[in-house]
Amino acid sequence: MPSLAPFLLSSCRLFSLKQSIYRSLLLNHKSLLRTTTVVYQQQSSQQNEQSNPIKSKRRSHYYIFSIAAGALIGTIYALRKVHNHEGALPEYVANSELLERHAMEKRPVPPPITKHVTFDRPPLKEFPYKLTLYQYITCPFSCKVRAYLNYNRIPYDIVEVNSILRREVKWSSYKKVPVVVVEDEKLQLNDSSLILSAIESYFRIPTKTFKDISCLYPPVIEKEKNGKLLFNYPNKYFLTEPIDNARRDPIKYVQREKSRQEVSGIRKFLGGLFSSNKTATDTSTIARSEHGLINVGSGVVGGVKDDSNDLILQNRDDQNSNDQFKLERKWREWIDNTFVHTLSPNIYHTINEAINSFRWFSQAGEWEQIFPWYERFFITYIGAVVMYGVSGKLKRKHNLKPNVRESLYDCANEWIEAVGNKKFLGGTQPNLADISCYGILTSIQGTQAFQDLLNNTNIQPWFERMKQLVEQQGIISEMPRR
Ligand SMILES: N[C@@H](CCC(=O)N[C@@H](CS)C(=O)NCC(=O)O)C(=O)O
Repeated sequence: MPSLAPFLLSSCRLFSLKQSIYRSLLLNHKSLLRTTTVVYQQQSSQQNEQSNPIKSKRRSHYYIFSIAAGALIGTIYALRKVHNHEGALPEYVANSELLERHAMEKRPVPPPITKHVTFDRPPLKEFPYKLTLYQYITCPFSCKVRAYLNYNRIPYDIVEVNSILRREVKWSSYKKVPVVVVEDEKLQLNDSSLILSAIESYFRIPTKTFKDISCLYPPVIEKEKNGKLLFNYPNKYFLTEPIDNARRDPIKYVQREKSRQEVSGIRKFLGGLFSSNKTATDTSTIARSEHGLINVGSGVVGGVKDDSNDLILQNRDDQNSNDQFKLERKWREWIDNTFVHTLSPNIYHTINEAINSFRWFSQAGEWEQIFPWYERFFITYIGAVVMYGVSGKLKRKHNLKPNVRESLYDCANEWIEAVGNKKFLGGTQPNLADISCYGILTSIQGTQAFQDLLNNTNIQPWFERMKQLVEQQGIISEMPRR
């Protein structure tokens, strides 16, 4: 406690200073009572000071002490602020693993599982890890993750989080759901899009450990003014691809890059002549990891029409897949940044609609079996009132139309236009954008807004096709024995 000593000392001095000020005020007041004019009072106090030099010396000491005490308190306050808001940040940025390890140590094991999800058919692709999903049953991002796991028939356990009390995820420094824990390696995967990309990347290149994949998605952590940590995952829409033979062989790789540049140079020149605004290439950096993976989405995008040699044919293959990945990424981002923001303002846009939506959540999530009645009551009614309030703010924040249904329909129409006359955006099979879009829409399935969406747009046939693939997988959900 030595650092408190000067503070206490100066507080005592402040206190005695205060007392002396009161005393002198009282004296002045008395003299004011005794005399009839202010001039007389001033004269008398001046005389007083002149006649009492010890008193005036003491007063100047008090002033000096109070200024020093103020400066000391101000410095301590400023230092504490700096420490709280910036002090610990470099450690997180440099070593987010540390943060995650601490969280994992705090996480209750076994987790409070509310459901085991298994399938009566084998997974689409081998996936040897045991997953636990922390979710809100009707959170669109959690629905997206479930849609992906169900589509691939990957078994998982669910921990249903109480959306108001949030005790089940107190251990995590990432404060949102969904969170997936890879139990075998005690790895925490945050963010729905990252979860999809990481598992999909594993399918493309099954690595020895899942950590080999998860380290390709490092977070950028910021500390907000209120001390909350903000996690961003810049790579979350990217997938990995094996380094192909041409890239592995440096000579072939250089040759290929050279011919690629020549072709694109000619195209640029011709494009310039014929006043096309489009550039033929879009080269960005190729992020290489120590595990020999690169992020897809980098490289050439644009028409390379010459198929006179193998290298360029190879280019064309790359280009097709790059175009596909670019399209998939674009729509995944649009779903997260645009479409999803039309949902809450629609399902909570009147108090009645909000209560009905929560009732449906309760039914869909079998809350009766998970939460006691008073928690259910609390979540439903308090949640409805809160969300009704929030939905107005969200409507303004995301610039939705005065009639929010119109914004919902606009997004659905835009999506269906992108799918075009294919079965799915991904062609004959759904890609990650299809799964994401289907997932977020299942979050509002039991609401009036969803019915209106089906009745007023052409999204239903695509939605039904997706439902067939995702939900008809023989899903067996059991409650764990307590
Ligand atoms: N970008 C995240 C968004 C997740 C998110 O916003 N989840 C909401 C629930 S739907 C949440 O946890 N909000 C914080 C809270 O409820 O306290 C993702 O895709 O997973």
